[in-house]
Amino acid sequence: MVILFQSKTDDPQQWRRAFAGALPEAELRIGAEAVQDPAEVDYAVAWKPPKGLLKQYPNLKAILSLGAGVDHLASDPDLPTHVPVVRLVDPGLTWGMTEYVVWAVLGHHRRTREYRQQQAQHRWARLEVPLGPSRRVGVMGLGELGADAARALKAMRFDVAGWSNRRKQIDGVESFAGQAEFGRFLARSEILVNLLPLTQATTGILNRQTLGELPKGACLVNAARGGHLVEADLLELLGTGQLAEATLDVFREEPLPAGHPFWDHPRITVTPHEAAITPAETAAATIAENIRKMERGEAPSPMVDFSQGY
Ligand code: NDP
Ligand code: OXD
Repeated sequence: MVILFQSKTDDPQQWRRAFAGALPEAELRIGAEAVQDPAEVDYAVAWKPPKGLLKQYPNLKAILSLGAGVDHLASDPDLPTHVPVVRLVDPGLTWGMTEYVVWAVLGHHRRTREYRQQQAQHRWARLEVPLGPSRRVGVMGLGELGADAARALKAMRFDVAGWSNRRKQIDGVESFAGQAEFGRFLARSEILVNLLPLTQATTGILNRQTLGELPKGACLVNAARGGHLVEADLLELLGTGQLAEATLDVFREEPLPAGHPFWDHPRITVTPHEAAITPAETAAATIAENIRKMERGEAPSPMVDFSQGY
């Protein structure tokens, strides 16, 4: 069995070692240039493959995303969709994202930025912080990552709600569903966390109007995709005080260009798309399990539903 491993950002040697343990029967070709005969490729494991690349393999049985998001695949007009396209749901990825969300939410809740400023001024002054149960946190997207983050925030005693297409049952987390309930969800979210997939329906969803419906002085955590956020609207709302602060891991252009106003904004924290890096040590086993299923004639999971875009 031949697997094409296509990624410009993941360490190929680390993945080679991880696959040697998880799927020793597979031969890994690192990058398209390592493939002699396109007909030999059975599976593609990919992160941001060049557009048009994957259609070149006539015997491809499936495409497995190296990330949870599949917008990097869905944006390829020539993506072969007659084979299963599989998202990555992996424990290591989920742990990383939940840590990031808890870190960012706690930072806003406990006023870390203001305390840093006070420290720089050698100023000893306590700032008011509400008790956890009085802090309303809203999570957009209650899928694999959003649901885990919501549970962790609930375990920290925050008042947590989530928003998704379909209603969810998560202990202690209020579930809002669909467009009809979006406004009520926003109106209660003092700290808004975005973990939606990037689709036609969600592009630009964090904008002047929606962020304007948050309580005044709300904070934003965007760990999903840069395309969700209308960047100029965020700057405007930080300027008016409608938003107090933002923690951003993802951007319309990555790496964030050197002259971008987010870098020096005193109320924006920038991280370099690192909220949840796909860890080879857990994800190779997850991907191997899906490949084994397909070799047994079973369906992999979860498969991308292209009618929804995620
Ligand atoms: P899932 O597909 O498991 O979950 C997506 C959630 O979003 C679901 O709850 C879904 O609702 C909801 N949703 C989708 N479209 C809409 C819509 N139009 N309106 C309301 N709700 C909607 O994805 P994951 O949790 O695995 O990943 C989420 C995203 O996180 C990824 O797509 C990726 O962009 C981002 N990500 C970022 C990383 C980083 O390092 N910054 C790392 C990993 C992922 P329903 O459940 O009803 O279908
Ligand atoms: C992902 C990512 O989608 O790393 O997994 O952004």
